[in-house]
Amino acid sequence: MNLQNKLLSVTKRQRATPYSRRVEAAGVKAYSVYNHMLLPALYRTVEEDYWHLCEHVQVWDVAAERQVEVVGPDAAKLVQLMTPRDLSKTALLQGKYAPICDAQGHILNDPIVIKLAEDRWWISLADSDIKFFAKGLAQGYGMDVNVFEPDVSPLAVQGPKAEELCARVFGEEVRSIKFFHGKMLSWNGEEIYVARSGWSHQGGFEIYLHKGELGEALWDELFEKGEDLDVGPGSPHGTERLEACLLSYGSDMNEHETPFECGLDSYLNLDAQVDSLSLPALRELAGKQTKKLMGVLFDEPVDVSDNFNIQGGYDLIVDGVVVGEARSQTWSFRYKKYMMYAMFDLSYIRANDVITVNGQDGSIHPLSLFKAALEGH
Ligand code: THG
Repeated sequence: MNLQNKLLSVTKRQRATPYSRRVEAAGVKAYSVYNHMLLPALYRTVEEDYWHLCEHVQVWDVAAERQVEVVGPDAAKLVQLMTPRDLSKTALLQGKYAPICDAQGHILNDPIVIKLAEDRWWISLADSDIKFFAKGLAQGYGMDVNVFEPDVSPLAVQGPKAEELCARVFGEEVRSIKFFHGKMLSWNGEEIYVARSGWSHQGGFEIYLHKGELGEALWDELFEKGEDLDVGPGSPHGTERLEACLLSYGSDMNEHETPFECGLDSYLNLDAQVDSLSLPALRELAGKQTKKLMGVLFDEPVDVSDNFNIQGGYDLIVDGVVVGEARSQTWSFRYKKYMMYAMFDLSYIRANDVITVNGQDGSIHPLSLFKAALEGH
């Protein structure tokens, strides 16, 4: 069973964004749904969108990366409670990639957490309903905070010419913004949070527009000022992000898995003296995982869709035994390899560094070495 590329019927529950009219006019061909909101997925072909992102500059409607705003005297305390990453040294206007975990150490989301003020934070979500988790914790712990989804709709500008385009729209100051830091920049009479971040490795910025009614004006200005830069519409790209080793919550990892299993160990601070719901469990779990997310490389595309399992993954079967589950997979135009992330039983990868799928051998690599493996092939 292959459920990809089916038409989905769109209702009001799949919310439109402040940019949707422009996205439609730009010829969007497919959407995904993310945080109950439309997320554009394709404009021309998968390959044309890929090379355009790598060579020019794209504007992405990523409004679906919704913010949970936490504001009040206990804001920092609540945000820290949700993540095992130490946030105590976060600078003002800095963002940190910080997994959110429950008391069992399972991943509930992998957002970017942004400190706007000591008592005001944004959690820039991947696809799961963290607002309710945050509200529940605030209630249960009797915290003095307000938790809500603000009218904030990120627009990403990604690609090698992104800095030039953003400098034309927001001024030269954008050039001095460091990776995962941001500044409040004025545009159209508003102070807007602009950060050097984005879900690609082509470089770029994210504009956290906080007034939906200005969405079309912002989109239009980026396209007008970027005409000679060959600016185009784009979206988070399945191929580019696998090459960049960026993980997607819900596709590559889920609420039954820990940061250790998903290769997110480096975003945990097990020794931190902070109050975090998941740290006690994660300290216990360290070194005890029985599965691991790995990257697999094949010379040709492989089709595992016959092995669809009821959880929505695709079983990897060796000699009649399930040894892993395929997650995201795609053809790399640049490296001419078929790339696959898969959650493997540790016992299998301890004994094997290849797997044969549909008669084709794939080499298995830790995610930390996946990019090097791609380039080396
Ligand atoms: N931007 C914003 N919100 C988001 C995303 C984003 N929410 C959903 C999703 N993306 C969150 N997940 C990630 C995953 C990886 C990264 C960013 C968001 C990322 N990681 C860097 C890397 O792997 O190279 C390193 C991060 C670090 O070292 O701290 O960029 O894209 N607003």
